[in-house]
Amino acid sequence: MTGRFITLEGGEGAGKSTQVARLAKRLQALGIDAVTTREPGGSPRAERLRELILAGAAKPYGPVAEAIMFSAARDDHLTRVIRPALARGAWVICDRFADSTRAYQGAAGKVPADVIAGLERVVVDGTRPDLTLILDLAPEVGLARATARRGEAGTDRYEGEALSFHRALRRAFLDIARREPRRCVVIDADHPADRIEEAIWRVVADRLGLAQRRLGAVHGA
Ligand code: T5A
Repeated sequence: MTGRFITLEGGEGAGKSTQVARLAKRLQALGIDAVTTREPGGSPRAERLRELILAGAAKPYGPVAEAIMFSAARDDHLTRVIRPALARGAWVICDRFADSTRAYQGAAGKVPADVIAGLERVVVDGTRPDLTLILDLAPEVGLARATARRGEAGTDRYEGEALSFHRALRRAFLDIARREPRRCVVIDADHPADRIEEAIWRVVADRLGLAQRRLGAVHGA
């Protein structure tokens, strides 16, 4: 028995966490065992690495070292949380995953693509997402949302980067979607949360066969 693996990606403040929670609630209402998790983090050891990375502790070592740290956190998260959940048939909904390493450390951080691909091959291996929803939003809007939520507490490691970095991120995510259209769907995130939730639900139902599942339930299958 294997579950489904859905990832949400995009720039800062695009609304990923909000939509991860809403999608899980809808799936659970259908009786699906839906597990929500996030990266970096998601397992106790990976959460410890998250604290270090987002506090900027890895920044002096450079983007290659940061990519390795994100990958180390991902390795533990996959082993302890994601693969066991998928193996028992759960649906895993993850707030960021390997596309964030491709975009942040790869495209925007200038780590060579073959290094990123090598890390992904070793760590992610066969556990690729069935569906990736890329929440697309102008970085100015996303950063304003993230700042408003955070208040006066300051920015984390990546929120403080220049606007050019965040524009490069947006292009990188759209490029990933263009290259892998079977896995990725771009969602326009410049709308109220309810409307984005509906758009995501339509994509999930269509791509992952939820309409058939509901039909099966009606016919007692
Ligand atoms: N990173 C991560 C890497 O560099 N490499 C990697 O491999 C990985 C995995 C993670 C950081 O690490 C980097 C990327 C990140 O910089 P994080 O705190 O998890 O740090 O950062 P984000 O994932 O960007 O989390 P945010 O919380 O900032 O953004 P979300 O989850 O996209 O947005 P969300 O849902 O929390 O919403 C932000 C605010 O906007 C409001 C919410 O209520 C909230 O206040 N909001 C809306 N407002 C208006 N309209 C809507 N539709 C809204 N939806 C939400």
